[in-house]
Amino acid sequence: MRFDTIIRNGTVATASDTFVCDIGILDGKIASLSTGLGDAAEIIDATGLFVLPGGIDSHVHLDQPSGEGVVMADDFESGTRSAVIGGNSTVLTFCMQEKGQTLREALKEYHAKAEGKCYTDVAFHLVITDPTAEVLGQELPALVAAGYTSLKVFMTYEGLRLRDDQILDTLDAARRTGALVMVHCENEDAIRYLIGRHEDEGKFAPKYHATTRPIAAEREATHRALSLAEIVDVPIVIVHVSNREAMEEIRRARMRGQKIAGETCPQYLMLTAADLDQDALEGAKFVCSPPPRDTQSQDACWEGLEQDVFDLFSSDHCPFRYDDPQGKLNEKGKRSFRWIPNGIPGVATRLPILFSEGVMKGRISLNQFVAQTSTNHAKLYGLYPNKGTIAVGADADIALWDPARKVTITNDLLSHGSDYTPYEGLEVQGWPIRLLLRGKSVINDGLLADAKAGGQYVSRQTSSLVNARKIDTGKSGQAAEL
Ligand code: DUC
Ligand code: ZN
Ligand code: ZN
Repeated sequence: MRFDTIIRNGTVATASDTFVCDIGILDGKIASLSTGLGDAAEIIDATGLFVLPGGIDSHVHLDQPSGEGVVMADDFESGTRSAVIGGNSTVLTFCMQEKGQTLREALKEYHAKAEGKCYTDVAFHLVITDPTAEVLGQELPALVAAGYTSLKVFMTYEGLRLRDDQILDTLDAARRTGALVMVHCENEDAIRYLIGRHEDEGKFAPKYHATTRPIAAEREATHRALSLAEIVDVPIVIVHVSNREAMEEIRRARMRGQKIAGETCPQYLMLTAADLDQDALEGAKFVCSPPPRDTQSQDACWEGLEQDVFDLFSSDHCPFRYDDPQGKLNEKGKRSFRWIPNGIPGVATRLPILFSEGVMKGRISLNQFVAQTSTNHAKLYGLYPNKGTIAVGADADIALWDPARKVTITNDLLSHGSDYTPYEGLEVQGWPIRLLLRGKSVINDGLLADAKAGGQYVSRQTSSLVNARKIDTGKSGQAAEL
């Protein structure tokens, strides 16, 4: 067989195995894993490199309305361009339903925003902010059947958050349709109470974003979300977990037998609330929700990755410009932390940070890295086995990592729309020097290889977590999982 491309002599790693072999690529797919593969139009020498599935970032916000006068710094073009710089071949972004809007109307808008602009493949999670009987009973079943198999609900933010009865209705609809629900867990009433108290005391600086969103507000909401999911008997994903107490809630729910996925993000490993406590308004650069905590919380999030309490390591890329009247320093944001838009850029830095701090420092294995940054995202969000692994028949979405390459992260390297990175000056070891998307080079020697954006929308199957069910083995008290 003659291939389009052969990747030779690389060390291939999947979520379960590490082995040396050559990869033959034909028509955008992995066609052979072997040695002595013969000839191809293009031979890539991967000697000394790790050959990994392209990163899948399943938590990315692009071109989302973000409040009056505030504009998100990345559209689908700049956001996915930054994603490929950081070794990602697929991103899952959010399609935000405005109140009163149908899900179909929202999807039409987001498809139009993404069409022809993406450097990665893309899919959309629905965000349900208005769970009417029509939305849950009519629209959702049809959209899940059409491949929009996940959705997010918020327990915080006035205008976005759902009440418990609405969450129950949404979970019930997910149970009936086979959708996977992601939950943003923070107690809005507690946060609003604390914001009021802070403002009464004249506390307006960015650092008070952290003290008005304490661990207890996240822990309580996490516990409540898990309890509601238990009552409905449906799997959920707890997204962007920032601390031990919320992480332990996930562990306990699993011990009760619940099907739960957990996610953490780079900001909870690398930043703390002290980053928000800086001169002038510099702290605004680090305002995100939940906020970064303390070094013990960082250690807990590492433990969650080491022990696979977290299945997913995502960026929660939610970029705003800093020095910009439409960004962090909007007129109202300069006056009070409550108006600083929540979110930080990170789609390009997610993988290098975990590779360097996690794999190179011996905290997680290379196989865990692959699982937590690609394979588990594909499985949980219905893209597997087309994506998220190196296997015959899978899309040839492949990242070549140089484990020796040392890079100092600077904003101009990241090619995103934001005017800063929270990780400016951080030195990492290991960098994705080449990236193939369905067999085509997107990144070559760390730089954009093709000015054309060749990403496609991908429809999704049911989540592996929704498919996982217990069968009775016939022995009392024992069950096996499919
Ligand atoms: N939640 C997110 O998932 N992203 C950014 C802001 C937020 O609150
Ligand atoms: Zn969130
Ligand atoms: Zn998010």
